[in-house]
Amino acid sequence: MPIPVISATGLWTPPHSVSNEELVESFNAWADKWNADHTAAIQAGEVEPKPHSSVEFIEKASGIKSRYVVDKAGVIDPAVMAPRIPERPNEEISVLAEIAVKAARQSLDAAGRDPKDVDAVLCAASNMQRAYPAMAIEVQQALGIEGFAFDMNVACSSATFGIQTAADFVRSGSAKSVLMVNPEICSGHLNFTDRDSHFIFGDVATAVLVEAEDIAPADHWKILHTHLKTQFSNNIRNNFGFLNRAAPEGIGATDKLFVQEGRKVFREVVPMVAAMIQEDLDALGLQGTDLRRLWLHQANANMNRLIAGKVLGHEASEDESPTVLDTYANTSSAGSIIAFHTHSGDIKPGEKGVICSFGAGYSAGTVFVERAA
Ligand code: CO8
Repeated sequence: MPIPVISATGLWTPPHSVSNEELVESFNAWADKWNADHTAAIQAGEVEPKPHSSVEFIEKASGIKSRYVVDKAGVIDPAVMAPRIPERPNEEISVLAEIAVKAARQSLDAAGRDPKDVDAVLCAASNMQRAYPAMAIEVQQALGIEGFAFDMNVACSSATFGIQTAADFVRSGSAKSVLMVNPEICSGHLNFTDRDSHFIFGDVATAVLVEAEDIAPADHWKILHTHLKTQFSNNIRNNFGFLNRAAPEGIGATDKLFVQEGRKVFREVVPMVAAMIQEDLDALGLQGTDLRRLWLHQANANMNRLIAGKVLGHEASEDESPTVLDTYANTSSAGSIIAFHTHSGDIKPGEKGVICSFGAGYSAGTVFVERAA
């Protein structure tokens, strides 16, 4: 049976970063205007005034200091409070495919892989730009890849689910080289007028090339073990879909954008993920301390501190469990891949680590890897 490995990864970062200060300033200006517009209703006790957001709260509660976005101007304009991404004609590559291609090319170049030798493309992300044709097929076409392509969505866990799917294709012999991309324009589904969540997400694209060991470059990553898990929960939800065609104009219908019970998510997901990693370590006959690094999903710095602490048996250092959340915020499925891409160059042959995602669904995935050479 062919052995699947990770040949290379890629990362595309939007050019514009928004600091907490900039985001909070625009939120507070929007809130002040809303309060002024609703003075009578507030005074009559019919509605609550909108409280201010705070830079200190955001950093303490989440660990996020800034985020990259595709359209900074719209996001920080109190009169807009949403990214403004112009629609493109069908003849032009769509935005999501365009950023996926940028990350993909980097991974193909790093592996020295000609796109003609890739057999399949998976687009694994939280939000697809349209219903069909699949984003993955557009990426396939833009890169000149033959074979097949399809989209998959497991929210924040899309990338680990994508890696296991790609690995299974390699094992079964239906593909030798699978490109898995995670274009995440999270700002498009974020309610920038919701104080509880306006700071959480950022935009990015990542790519992972999963291939049969016999064609992979020498400096690949062995995939030791993968594990996927889902368990239904309403605590992270977005009701936007094709059955509610009256699309919200900007900031109206809040349940057609990201909503969550952040505290419940925190409480329920931390033990679930820590137990899952422990179960996998047991299956592999390893201890937490055998892991050189944990590339965890980047949703919340305190969640990662707790999960890594449970797995390692001690407070994890930044070297053991690196953070990219501070500059990228939560980029959904791409978060753990950004951490892996940017913090794996120093791992020595034979050293092991785990890429781990968790999020809406609930969904969680682990990919245990070992540096080959
Ligand atoms: N500024 C100031 N104060 C605030 C703010 C703010 N911005 N926001 C909330 N507060 C206040 C609250 O009102 C509350 O006040 P009070 O105590 O008086 O009621 C107080 O601060 C504490 O609020 P919380 O209880 O909400 O704060 P927490 O300490 O729990 O932190 C977090 C909030 C950061 C959201 C935290 O709960 C968390 O990170 N939870 C985990 C979230 C998580 O992992 N979610 C995963 C979602 S990602 C996913 O699955 C992908 C979905 C698809 C992506 C789509 C892209 C959009």
